[in-house]
Amino acid sequence: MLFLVVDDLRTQLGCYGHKETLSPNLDRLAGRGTLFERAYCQVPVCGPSRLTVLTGVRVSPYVWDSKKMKAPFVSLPAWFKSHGYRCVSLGKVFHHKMDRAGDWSEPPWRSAHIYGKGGWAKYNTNGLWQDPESGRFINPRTGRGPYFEHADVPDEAYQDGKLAKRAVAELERLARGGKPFFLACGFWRPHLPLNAPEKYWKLYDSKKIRIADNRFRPKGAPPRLKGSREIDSYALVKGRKKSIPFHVQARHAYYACVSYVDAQVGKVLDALRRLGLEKDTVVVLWGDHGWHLGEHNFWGKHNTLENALHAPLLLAGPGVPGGVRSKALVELVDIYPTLCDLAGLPLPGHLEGTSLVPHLRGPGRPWKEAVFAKWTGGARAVGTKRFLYTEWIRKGKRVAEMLYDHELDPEENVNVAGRPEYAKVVKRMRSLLAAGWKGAVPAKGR
Ligand SMILES: [Ca+2]
Repeated sequence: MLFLVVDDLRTQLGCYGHKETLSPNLDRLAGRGTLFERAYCQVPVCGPSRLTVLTGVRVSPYVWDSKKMKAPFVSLPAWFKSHGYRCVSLGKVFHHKMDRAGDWSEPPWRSAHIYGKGGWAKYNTNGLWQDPESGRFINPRTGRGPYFEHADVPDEAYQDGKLAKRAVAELERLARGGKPFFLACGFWRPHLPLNAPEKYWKLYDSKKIRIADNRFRPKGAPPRLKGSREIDSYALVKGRKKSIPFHVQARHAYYACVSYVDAQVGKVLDALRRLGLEKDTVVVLWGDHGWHLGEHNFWGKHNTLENALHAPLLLAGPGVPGGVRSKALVELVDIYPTLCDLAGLPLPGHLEGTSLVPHLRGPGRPWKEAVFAKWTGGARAVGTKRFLYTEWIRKGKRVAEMLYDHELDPEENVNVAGRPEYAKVVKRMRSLLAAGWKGAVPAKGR
């Protein structure tokens, strides 16, 4: 098992139709496997989204640490470990320090520990920023540097280059070991800050970057719908977020990070092939949630719009059809049972996702009717093939709602929840939410 997670990667990839972004290695992986066009996270933020995938349980948006989970579970690596796999964790897999070290076969490896408080010097101890110029622009509130940079340094100067190098060495070691392995690699970009080597920045021409054309709030959206403020904790952001130069620059930086990560993933995939492991290794690559690139003048994740919930999901290897694009509604919580199924392991009883293997074998069969997500402030979302609906529940009462019709309004520019012609749809979406995920799973049987 090669388990690749890319932090804050939305479906901004060539293989998802975004040809303006260069991602040849992920495109190649998609070409030899199955690409899920409609995969959704269960919580649009790193910690709980990862916890959902790694435990198979739909956790609350407030739970970042598995020690705070009440229901019993066995984590994905612990399950594979108990079935004879050598389980190795590199980079950001669980959320940083909230790892479950004992669930792996050996201590997790990190190229850096971050988020030290105490100003720029402390924050940049691990060389998150490589350009000396960046040290001139510090956000006084947080001690963090600019939201992006493109230093003329080799890939290994930044964390993901270090990670790729380590991952290749691990693969060589695991190949020699001759035992089944579960190697997890957590790439950190395109999470903020959007720092990548100069050569990836140079792949793009600022003049040709197309920015979002819907740089306004969705019409009729409740005030409870908010954009992320995470980017505000970096420098070179204040007062600029709505400006056209910022839209161009932030996209440029995000695209450069995507191409940087793509190249690092490529090194790992090349090693897999070189070592003769490709035909026996299932590869899964996923992003932990979506990201707004200036749509609605939002930057980042942290809400229940399509751009924050929609995530990339690629599967390849034994048991996975090649060159397939699936339009089925799937959820990241499905990854755990799918990997078990592909490996021929039994499924632990606590799982709240559905193995995708029956769908891979019989793509014509009916699949999930809906996908589910939660966010803070009492937001609960449900998406179907055509609609995405959110309700906010406070003290047991529905206090706001929004509905987007993706057939007529794929950019989500108009909230139609209050319109009489959508009354029936709203009623249906409410009842899907009331029934919950158990009401939307496909019928059993293969
Ligand atoms: Ca993330």
